Amino acid sequence: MNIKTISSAEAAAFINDGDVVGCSGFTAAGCPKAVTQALAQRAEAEHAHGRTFKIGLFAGASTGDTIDGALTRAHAIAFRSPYQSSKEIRNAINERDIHYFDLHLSELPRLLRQGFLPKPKFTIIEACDVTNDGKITLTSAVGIAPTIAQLADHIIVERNAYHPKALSGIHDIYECKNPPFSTEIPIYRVSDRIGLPYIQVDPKKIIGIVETNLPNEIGDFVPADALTDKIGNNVANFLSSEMKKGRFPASFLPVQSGVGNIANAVLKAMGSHPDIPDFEVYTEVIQDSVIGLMEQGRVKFASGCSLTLSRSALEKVYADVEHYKNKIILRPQEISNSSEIARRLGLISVNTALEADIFGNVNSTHVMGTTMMNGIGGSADFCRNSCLSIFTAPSTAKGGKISAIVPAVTHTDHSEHSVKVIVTEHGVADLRGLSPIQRAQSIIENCAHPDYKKLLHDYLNLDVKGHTPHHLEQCFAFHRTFCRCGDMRETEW
Ligand code: 0RQ
Repeated sequence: MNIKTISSAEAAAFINDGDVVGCSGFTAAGCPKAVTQALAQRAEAEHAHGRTFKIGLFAGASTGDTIDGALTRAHAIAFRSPYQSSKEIRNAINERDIHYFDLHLSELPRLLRQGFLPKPKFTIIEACDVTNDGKITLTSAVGIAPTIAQLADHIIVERNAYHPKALSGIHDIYECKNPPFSTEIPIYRVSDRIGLPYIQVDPKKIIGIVETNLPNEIGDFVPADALTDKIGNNVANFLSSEMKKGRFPASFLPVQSGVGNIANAVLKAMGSHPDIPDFEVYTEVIQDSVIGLMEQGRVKFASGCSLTLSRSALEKVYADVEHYKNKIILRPQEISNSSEIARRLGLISVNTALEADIFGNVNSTHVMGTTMMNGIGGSADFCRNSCLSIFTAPSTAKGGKISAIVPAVTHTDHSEHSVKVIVTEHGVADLRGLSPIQRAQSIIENCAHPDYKKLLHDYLNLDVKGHTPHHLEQCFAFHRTFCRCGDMRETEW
């Protein structure tokens, strides 16, 4: 049976108001682009006729503008999960136009398989190749594609000629079974392969192939600045001192790092630190810095869920794809973010906080406790289960008017029990083995901006009794002051 080629508009015409749609991709890597834009146009046309048209939308994590942006502008999203990171959809979520539920990324495939979440009727997959017997080879990310390809009634494939067919072999497609039939995931080394290089589906489910030739929508690499460099160096120096104390093996431990400029700066600093040996990466998002360090021989192998690379870095990988296929594996997020694997491999995880409190709790998602930023992403998958969980942040935001170190976080994503180390540009607080009051002293002394140190010490001295001396009326005074006058430095106790 030959699978037919259809246009993006023809594909979008199959999808109706109220349908649940799953998309391949993880960040803007590996996402479909043409059908979702056509779907946004369809929604606009339906709305112009006075008809409702909204879909439920799942993807691996955030997506490109051609999904979240286009569908948000078209008012075509009823609900969305598990992660997003662009201004338009964030605003719609905070306006409560879109119902958003923020999830641990590793959990989404199982929740879908078990039927706890609505089953996608349609799955749109970006592929570099698809065969008539239903073998789909993905592009630069895996995400939830294997799971939603099995669950959906209908599959639309965007075959994107921008991605070479020679990518075949970089993916390792493995699906977990649901409890009580789940077994161990047999990954014992970062580079272990346990699955197939393609997704096998029933070809009868494939409605059609939409041919495209479109690059990923990933911005240029932003070089580290003085502040992110300081944070990166603080992390690298701390890890080197842990090495010297014999707490890591001579071969080091695999590293997970989050997204963004701080993550790039941390890897850069680790790469140029003379006492940190060549290392492996077991992470969700493989960013430009990993490819740079691979070229220098500092990163020996990288396992991830996506190649979230600038166009120039991705094209470099594609130009030498046979070489990189021996150095990189792309896995489903249930595997890249698996708690079991994070714990077994003994990862060093480095993620970013919006704010941390003096007792070691971290808020990664909610500005002033109310406004959703992006979502928890994979940060908690790794934080709770890594061998060493580090959180980084600049000590202040908004030109110093907001302190990232506060008396109490206004939303807790990562608790004091899981957060082991906090790093800002000022220094490192190693919280292991410290009581709450000792943690508070360490975080204030090592991590807080000088403008806030006295205020934070004064908070601790408010003469509250108890193991964790929170003043229940004053613990949000920093935030209340910011909401009132726009500068936390004006706080008075
Ligand atoms: O605002 O954009 O208006 O300038 O937050 O802050 O410093 O540029 O940092 O882009 O690395 O994002 C935690 C959001 C940090 C991100 C977070 C304001 C600041 C700026 C962004 P502007 P920066 P980043 C991998 C792992 C959770 C998920 C995760 C994140 C904007 O890292 O989403 O780690 N993490 N996943 O001014 C108010 C504060 C603030 C603040 C910063 N305390 N209060 N605003 N900002 N601190 C990803 C995946 O899982 C796919």
